[in-house]
Amino acid sequence: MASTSPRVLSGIQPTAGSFHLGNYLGAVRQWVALQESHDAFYMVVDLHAITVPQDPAELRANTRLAAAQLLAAGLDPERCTLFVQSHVPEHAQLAWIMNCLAGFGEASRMTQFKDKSAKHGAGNATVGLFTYPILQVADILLYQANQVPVGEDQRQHIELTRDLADRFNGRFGETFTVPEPYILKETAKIYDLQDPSIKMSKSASTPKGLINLLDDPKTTAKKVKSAVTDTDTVIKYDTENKPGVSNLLSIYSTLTGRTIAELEAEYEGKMYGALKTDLADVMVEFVTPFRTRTQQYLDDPETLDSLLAKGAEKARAVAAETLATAYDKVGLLPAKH
Ligand code: ATP
Ligand code: LTN
Repeated sequence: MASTSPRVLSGIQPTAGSFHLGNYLGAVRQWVALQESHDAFYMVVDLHAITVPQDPAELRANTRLAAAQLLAAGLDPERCTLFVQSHVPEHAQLAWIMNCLAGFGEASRMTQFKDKSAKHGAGNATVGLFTYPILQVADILLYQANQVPVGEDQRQHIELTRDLADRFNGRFGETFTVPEPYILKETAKIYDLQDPSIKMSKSASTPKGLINLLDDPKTTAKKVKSAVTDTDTVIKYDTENKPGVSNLLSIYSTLTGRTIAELEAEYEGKMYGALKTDLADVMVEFVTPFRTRTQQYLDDPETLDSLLAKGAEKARAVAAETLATAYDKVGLLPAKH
């Protein structure tokens, strides 16, 4: 029976071994919550991962590892559809249609492309990296998603998705649902623990500010305890003047479910060290079972692979229908069977 719940869709790249705290708090945590109330589709976007140079064996391993971490984080294949992007060929097919609808100028304005291409040396960026946001547009529109849970850095790509959905609908008739971003204010952007002016990212210049969920818990605790704060001593949420402390408070609050006001009251008159030590404990308590669960899924690759195969089958049923409609609307001649 077709579900009547609103639909959500999101994706994560298998470009690094471990998810980091920004991925978890900014996106994956919401995915887990939304599977309860929404018809949820989540995928490991391996086609996006090859827009920068990759090692084939590593990509394969990281794709399984990403799926294992999503399950360890709480995705339940009974409550959501979890799959690998390349297992559903319709993504690349709809992306072509969207490539032919998107303007070169609007694609050139994507800030993530500018950042990423600068990192690899402007002249070395591939056409795939340039067109990466358009593949993301196809990912979202194929499922007629109402909402897309992501971190703040993805907002521009969701805007592009809305623009292209509107353009297609305007030109060829109502076809695609125009999606909304689903970005929670408190966790929209988790900052680097060493440089709270930049977002936590797997491509950080030093690993010290990056909390990888699969790090050894001792390393995690050490990184939290050496987080950069400020020369003041007051524990208060003030992103403007106290970005480091505010970041720690946001993380603490989200992981424990306690409000920032409660935490400010508890730490009134205490030193930064106390806050960091307690947060390190909270973090270790979170990552330790996460690591164990991830390993359990990895230890049984056959079950993991068949679970992903089932997910792809469910995803494909939806994607194929949307693609067929889009092909028809743009005027492609149907193949005779
Ligand atoms: P990175 O910045 O580490 O390279 P990414 O954004 O390129 O990550 P993914 O790993 O696929 O690519 O990101 C998965 C999700 O995590 C996205 O929804 C993204 O918005 C979110 N995310 C990434 N970093 C942060 C962060 N520091 N704070 C909040 N959300 C984040
Ligand atoms: N571009 C995203 C990953 C991504 C995605 C998607 C997110 C690919 N397809 C569809 C939401 C919906 C990133 O870099 N984090």
